[in-house]
Amino acid sequence: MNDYRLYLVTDDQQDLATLKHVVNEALQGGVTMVQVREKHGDVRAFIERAQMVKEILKGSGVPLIINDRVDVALAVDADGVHLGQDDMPVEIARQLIGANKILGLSIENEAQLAQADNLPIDYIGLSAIFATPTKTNTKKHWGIEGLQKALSTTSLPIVAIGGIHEGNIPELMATGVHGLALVSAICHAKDPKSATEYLLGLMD
Ligand code: TZP
Ligand code: MG
Repeated sequence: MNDYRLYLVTDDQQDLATLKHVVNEALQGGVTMVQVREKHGDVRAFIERAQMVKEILKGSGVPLIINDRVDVALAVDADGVHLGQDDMPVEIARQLIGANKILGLSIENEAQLAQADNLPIDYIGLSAIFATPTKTNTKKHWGIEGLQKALSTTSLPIVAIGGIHEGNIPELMATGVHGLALVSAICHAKDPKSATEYLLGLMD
């Protein structure tokens, strides 16, 4: 089973109750990986939200990934951590989390992509595929062509992120990408469970 296939990234603008609802529904709908992403810098709230998501995922086999913060990943004993280019260097993160945890890295340009296979990481988050209101400081929009090139450049699994929705899933899947990571298409859906089921159906 490919854990990267449909990768939910949580919306830090949603309160605890909404987050709980979204993750519960998305899990029932069939997401294969969940990342808790928090940008407010309140580490205590981050841990609280991560622990709640961990409780929901318990026993499901769906890995819990923590965005940006190795300390939070260690604090909640998450299954892995996803780092950006300005976060802790991945070599140090790997030492701290150990060989068996999942380590993802956001790749935002060609030079970073060229180095990725030499790093102790498990997967690449190719950021951003398309422009998105969810993250407005993205450095590059890879597009379908950029994604295709990246897939032929690295031997690491690639998770595509940024602006992914029902309308562009078929062309994304046609590239052979390993996974799709989504925030708004699931978190902002009226019914996150059926949205997840529908999106997964488009990926067959
Ligand atoms: N990293 C690159 S784009 C993005 C992140 C976290 C946001 C993706 O959100 P959406 O709503 O799925 O476009
Ligand atoms: Mg980050």
